[in-house]
Amino acid sequence: MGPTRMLDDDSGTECRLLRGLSITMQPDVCLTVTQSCACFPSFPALSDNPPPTTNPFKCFFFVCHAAFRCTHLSGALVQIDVGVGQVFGVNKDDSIYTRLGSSWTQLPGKLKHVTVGPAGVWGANRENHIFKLVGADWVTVPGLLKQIDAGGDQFVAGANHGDAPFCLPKENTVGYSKGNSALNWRHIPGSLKYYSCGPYSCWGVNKHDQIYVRKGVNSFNCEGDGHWQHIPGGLSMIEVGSDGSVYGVNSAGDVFRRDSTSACKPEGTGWSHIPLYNGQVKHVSYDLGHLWLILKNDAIYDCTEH
Ligand SMILES: [Ca+2]
Repeated sequence: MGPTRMLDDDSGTECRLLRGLSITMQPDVCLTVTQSCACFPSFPALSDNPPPTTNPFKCFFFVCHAAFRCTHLSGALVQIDVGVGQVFGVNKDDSIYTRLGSSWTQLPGKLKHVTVGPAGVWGANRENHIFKLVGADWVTVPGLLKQIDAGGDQFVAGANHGDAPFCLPKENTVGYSKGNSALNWRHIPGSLKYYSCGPYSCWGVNKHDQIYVRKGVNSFNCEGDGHWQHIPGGLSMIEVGSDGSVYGVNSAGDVFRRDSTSACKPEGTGWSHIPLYNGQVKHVSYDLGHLWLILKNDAIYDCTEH
């Protein structure tokens, strides 16, 4: 069974199919965030002839996605981040690993959170000290963050121990090596426990699991347009993929994907529940068609959509 899709609102919603077919919904169809759209396994594959919208299950024809296929990998991690084709993670002992070929290679040092993206490889340790991987060495970065993300357009962003969001523009990230530049961390008003960026948007969740998106971000203006847009739903962590797609996990351990995100509409249209390891997931990250899952028991899964 494919994901179950929920829409935010009734404002002329257009439901866009993953395979390129889009359907403008009628006002009485699939209007609320609480109304889920069931996908019937027996329904034929998506075709050019969707069922009539008078069907009582009006929504079901556009939520039948292909299923995910997951591979259980060796090892155990508590957090993972993927980007620019690379995979980094940390285990419960703060040891750092990267995926090379079909195995894990340990890096020197200890981090509680690691990230990889267009701005390079960055991380934070137990004391919230920040590091950037330069060559084979971790160099210290002025500042304190408990969580950091390098998925933006050559900028980094993150949250400190007091849930204050910060970002660092490209001029301070790509060329940074120890002591060669004064850093201009930009404090962003608001409160977030987790903050992640992609090519055109940054998404965060606060301590109440409320979700916010920041638009208009770019390599020189990592603060974006200056506004938070509240997004319905509740997630305990959230990650933006290198293509701008958005995935997250809720407090129950279920995975969700934001529908129809694009540079024109970074906030997307609704949430799809991804039915993978329901109730067991604690962390996700997405890059190049691969959805990486960390389960509550630290098991690692690499999932692709078919
Ligand atoms: Ca990331």
